[in-house]
Amino acid sequence: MTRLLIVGPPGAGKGTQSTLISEELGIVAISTGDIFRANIKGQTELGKEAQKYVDAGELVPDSVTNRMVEDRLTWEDAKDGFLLDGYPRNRTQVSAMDEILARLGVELDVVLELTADREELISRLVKRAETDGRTDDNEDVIRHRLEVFDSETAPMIEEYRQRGLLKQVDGLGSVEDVNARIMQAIKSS
Ligand code: B4P
Repeated sequence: MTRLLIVGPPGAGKGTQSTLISEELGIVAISTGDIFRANIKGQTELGKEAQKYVDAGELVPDSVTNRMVEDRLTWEDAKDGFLLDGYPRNRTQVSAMDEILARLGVELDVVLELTADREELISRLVKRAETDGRTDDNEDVIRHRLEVFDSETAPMIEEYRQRGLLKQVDGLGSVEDVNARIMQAIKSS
C-alpha cells in the first residue's frame, strides 16, 4: 500500500493521522494545508497569494494548488509512495490528480475518508484555536470551511466511492483507536 489519499472535513483528524500512517507505512505525508501555511509564514510569493483564501476558509484557486501538488509529487521522497492529506478537495482537483498520476505512471491504492459529526469537528477546531492560534480556526471561518466541505469536497469524495477506492473510517474516539481502525481499513483494501 504505497499511494494513499486521506480526506474528510476540517477537524476530522487528517493531519494527526497522516503523521502516524506515514511512520507506520514508511511513506512521506504531504499536506497541502501545511505547505500553504509554511509559505504564508515565510511570506513567499505562493504564501502571499494563498493567505487571503486560507484566512477566509476558502479553497486556494485550483490553478495554484494543482501546480504545487504536481511539483511536490515529483520530489525524490515521493517516488516510491506518498500519503496526500487535503488534496484533492473538489472535482477539478480530482481531474488534475488523475492527470498528474498518469504523467507519473502510477495509480492510487486507497482513499481514506475520516468521518466525525459537526459538533465534534467544531469543538476540536475551537480547542485548537486556543492552543495553536491558527488564523482560520475562529468560529465563523470554521463554519465556512464546513460549508465549503459540503458543497465542494463531499461530491468529490463520492467520485472515489464510485471508483471503488474509498474506505470510510470513523474518526471519533482516541487518536490511537482511530489509527487502529485506519490500519485495519488499509490492510483489508
Ligand atoms: P487543512 O490544513 O487541510 O486543514 P483542515 O481541513 O482544517 O484539517 P486539519 O488537517 O488541519 O485538521 P485535522 O482534521 O487533522 O486546510 C487549511 C486550508 O488550506 C483550507 O481551508 C484551504 O484554504 C487551504 N487548502 C488546503 N488544501 C487545499 C486544496 N487542496 N485546495 C485548495 N485549498 C486548500 O485536526 C483538527 C484538530 O483535531 C487538531 O487540533 C487535532 O489535534 C484534533 N484531533 C485530531 N484527532 C482527534 C481525536 N481523535 N480526538 C480529538 N481531537 C482530535
